[in-house]
Amino acid sequence: MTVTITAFERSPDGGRGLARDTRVRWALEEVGQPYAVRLVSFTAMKEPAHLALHPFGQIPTYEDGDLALFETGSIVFHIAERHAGLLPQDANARARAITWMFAALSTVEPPILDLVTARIVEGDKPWTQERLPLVRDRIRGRLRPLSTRLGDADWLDGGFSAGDLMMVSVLLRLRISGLLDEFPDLAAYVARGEARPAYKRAFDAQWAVNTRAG
Ligand code: GTB
Repeated sequence: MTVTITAFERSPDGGRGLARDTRVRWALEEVGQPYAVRLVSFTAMKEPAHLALHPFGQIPTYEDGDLALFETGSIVFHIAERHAGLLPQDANARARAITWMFAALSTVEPPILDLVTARIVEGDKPWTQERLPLVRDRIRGRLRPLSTRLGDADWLDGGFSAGDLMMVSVLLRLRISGLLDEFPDLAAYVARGEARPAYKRAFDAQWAVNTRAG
């Protein structure tokens, strides 16, 4: 049974790879699992067929036989558990890699999402210009200790893991803000992730969808 994921019919980012199907594609590419993609429009995402898969009417979703999942944390964890390549065999190292997945999603990603909200959704509010420096500082408050922990290492805990996949996916979103460049070691960490052949395949696949004619 081939895994099927959902993705935007046309991502608002024009194929920059920032929508969350990219991290699921990346995980599937890392473990060598073929997959199919069902593209959904913004309208279809809020209709019953899609809501049955994703209660919040979002992408991505993941279907494998009679299993349907939503939430990229859960999806990537499931892929990493089912296939070799994204989690270490050693139980403690595995637990630490999973910890980094949670850290990416619950500690590092929220202030980054706040910045996206402040710039895009609330960009026209009179208080936005006053708020933006605070939001940017809260992100620095996460990047600084992350940079310290990474130190001279290539990856967060030994070899590349699902923890790095998630952290790089979260940090990628910062590039346009200039904040990543304030931490050259983190910028290099993200670049290492993007240089992985599996990431490139994932990126190219979503790029092809989002830049096709019509
Ligand atoms: N916590 C969920 C997860 O990790 O799976 C979040 C899922 C989510 O936010 N999905 C977004 C979505 O479906 C797409 S990725 N949004 C439509 C909706 O809520 O109606 C977020 C996203 C959207 C657009 C860009 N972009 O254009 O740059 C980047 C990221």
